[in-house]
Amino acid sequence: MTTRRTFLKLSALGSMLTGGVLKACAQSPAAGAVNKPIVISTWEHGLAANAAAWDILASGGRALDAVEAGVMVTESDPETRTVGYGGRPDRNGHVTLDACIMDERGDCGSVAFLQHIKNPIAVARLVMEKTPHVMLVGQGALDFALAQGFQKENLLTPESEQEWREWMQTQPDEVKAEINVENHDTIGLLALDQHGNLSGACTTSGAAWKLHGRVGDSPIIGAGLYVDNDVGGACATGWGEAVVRIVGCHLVVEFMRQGHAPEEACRLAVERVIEKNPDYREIQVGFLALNKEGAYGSYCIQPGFNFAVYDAAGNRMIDAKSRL
Ligand code: SD4
Repeated sequence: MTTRRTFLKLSALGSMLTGGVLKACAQSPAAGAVNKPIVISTWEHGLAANAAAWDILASGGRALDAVEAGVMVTESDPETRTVGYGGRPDRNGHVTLDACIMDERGDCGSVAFLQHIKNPIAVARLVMEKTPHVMLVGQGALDFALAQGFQKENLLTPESEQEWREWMQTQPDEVKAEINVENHDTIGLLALDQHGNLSGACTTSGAAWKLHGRVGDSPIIGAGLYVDNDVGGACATGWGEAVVRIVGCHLVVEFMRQGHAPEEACRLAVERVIEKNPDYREIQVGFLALNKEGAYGSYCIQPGFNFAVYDAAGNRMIDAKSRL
């Protein structure tokens, strides 16, 4: 994993150098210009997700379709052990998934504690489009998915099962927050399309070895994801409990509404996490934001969080600034 991360970092650096350093590093478009289309997403798996989203954005498609198609790549990839199929299970050995989606109209849909469905984001979208509700959970979400034609599948891959069995040997009694980037790699993805509309999606298998029934921030509109088409959008990664406590992504968007640039809005939200969580040195929380002009930024507590950006300058990784 470390090797893959290092490789991707080096590839990203290579593409920055060959693709024009100025453009690749720019976080704000020139005054008056809108940097669109653009898609940004959390962690290295964001590169592949961005590529799928970009195909839709570049041909004039809707941001909503782009964010769904983007994160479905990550959900379907068994190598990504923190999202969808192949995600690490809870402490009882069950893979339980959380996801949400939000569009330029402020419409949103969400599923939480959903089992056996490879692409929870697609179910979340149908909750948004086909029901009068925002959120379905557990068995109800599964029943809805099956009624919509989704297949029931075993999401626990042999690799994740093996890791879970090894973890069981240690039998820790305590459920602890871990800052380990290997087990906190939710994908949050934000897109601004050629029409100037924003959408976002967020999907995860949550914290590895969590208590059965635990739901994090990722399917909670306002916490793990928020989009306001007049202002911008934000998504979160890291220890979900800390994000929920400050309704993090709504806060980031409100800071942007007050005039802060995306990175500063993320930094202010991280400061709020720190204020409200005396144990902040033990946890990781990162926010990623994109505004209406196509400017983006990120900030996190611990070093180690990075994100993928795809715009006219290409698809590349950027390290987020951190407080510690
Ligand atoms: C959670 N926030 O369930 C998610 C996990 C995560 O990057 O973000 N991983 O708490």
